[in-house]
Amino acid sequence: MNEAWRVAELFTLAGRVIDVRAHGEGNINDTYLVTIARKPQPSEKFILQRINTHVFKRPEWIVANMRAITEHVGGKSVHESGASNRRWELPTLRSTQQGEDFFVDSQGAFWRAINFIAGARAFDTVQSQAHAREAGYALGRFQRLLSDLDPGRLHDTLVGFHITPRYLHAYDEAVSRPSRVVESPETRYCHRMIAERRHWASVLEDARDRGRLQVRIMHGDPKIDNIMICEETGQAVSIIDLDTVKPGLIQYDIGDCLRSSCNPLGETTSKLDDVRFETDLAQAILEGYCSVADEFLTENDYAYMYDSIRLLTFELGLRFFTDFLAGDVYYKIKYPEHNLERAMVQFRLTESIEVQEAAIRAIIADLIPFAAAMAAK
Ligand code: GN1
Ligand code: MG
Repeated sequence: MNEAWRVAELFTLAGRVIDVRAHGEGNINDTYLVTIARKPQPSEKFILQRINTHVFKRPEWIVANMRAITEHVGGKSVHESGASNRRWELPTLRSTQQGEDFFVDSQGAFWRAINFIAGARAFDTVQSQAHAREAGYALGRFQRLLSDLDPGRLHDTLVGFHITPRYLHAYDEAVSRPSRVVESPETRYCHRMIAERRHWASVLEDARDRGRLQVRIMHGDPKIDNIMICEETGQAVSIIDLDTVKPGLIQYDIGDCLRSSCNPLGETTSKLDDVRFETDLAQAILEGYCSVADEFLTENDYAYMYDSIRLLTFELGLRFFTDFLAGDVYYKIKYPEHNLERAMVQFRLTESIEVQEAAIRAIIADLIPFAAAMAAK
């Protein structure tokens, strides 16, 4: 924390740092909320992060991508077609006293700071249908803002991210290595879930290879706690955590947003039997999403929506379980079985999606005319 305080001062141009505290529930980076006193003006807050360089090997690419995004979006949101005058902003970088976008400390740790989205908060779990709709809206609005930026302009900050066959490969490797993990009904369940679905894990990559889906710019991590909701209006005002914004399939985003936002119990719960994918929430998210995304969605994007939802949920189960087998080297954990429990939640959610396939496909089918009707307005 002392180091965070010292670094916070380097990102402070005017005023004095009066508080630095751990912030949020991120599984990868270390995040701090910094408060600066600027008397007689009101105090100011910003977010300071130490980037996990085991995960992000080229952290300077993350800040370069953020710069490119900010420049592209610029004052655009006010002129965007169909954009109402509701509040909307994206996180932006804060510079050091030297005018740099990041700071590398004497230990080699990589730090960067971003503005704090005031008057808004994120939630760990979905609160209501209205909240779900706003989450979908935020994702659609974000993707639309970047839909005319050439994906080739952005770096690949995390090679292989969301390429499910690569996670299967990592799982096979973890299984082949000696592990401290003792077999149990829970681990057997996870292994079985993977064995029964592995033949289908390349569904999105195959579609991309066949030209049915295009590489565009994705957010990469549009889970519910990355959606900022205005405390006054209840509307989404931002989507944060831009570290994984890079070229990819927007299907990963759709799947990830739904697997996170349609699970009211959240990513960690011991009430496994109650884990359920709520189709009412799915409908609300997809309506919010399509109300802004319809202008760039193709017929194939709709055709692969169901697979995206099922696949990303399965993928998260696979990734959490692999990390459990590998000795918890990727995600931060709070107790020894945390990754196993997270994996079980995602696999239960996968099963819940599968048994409701017809209902989910019907919701998606209904959205195609819904999107067309919105566009005609
Ligand atoms: C990680 O650190 P955080 O919470 O922003 C992970 C996401 C997962 C998420 C699950 C780079 O995100 O892919 O969906 O945990 N990010 C990375 O909570 O692997
Ligand atoms: Mg993230």
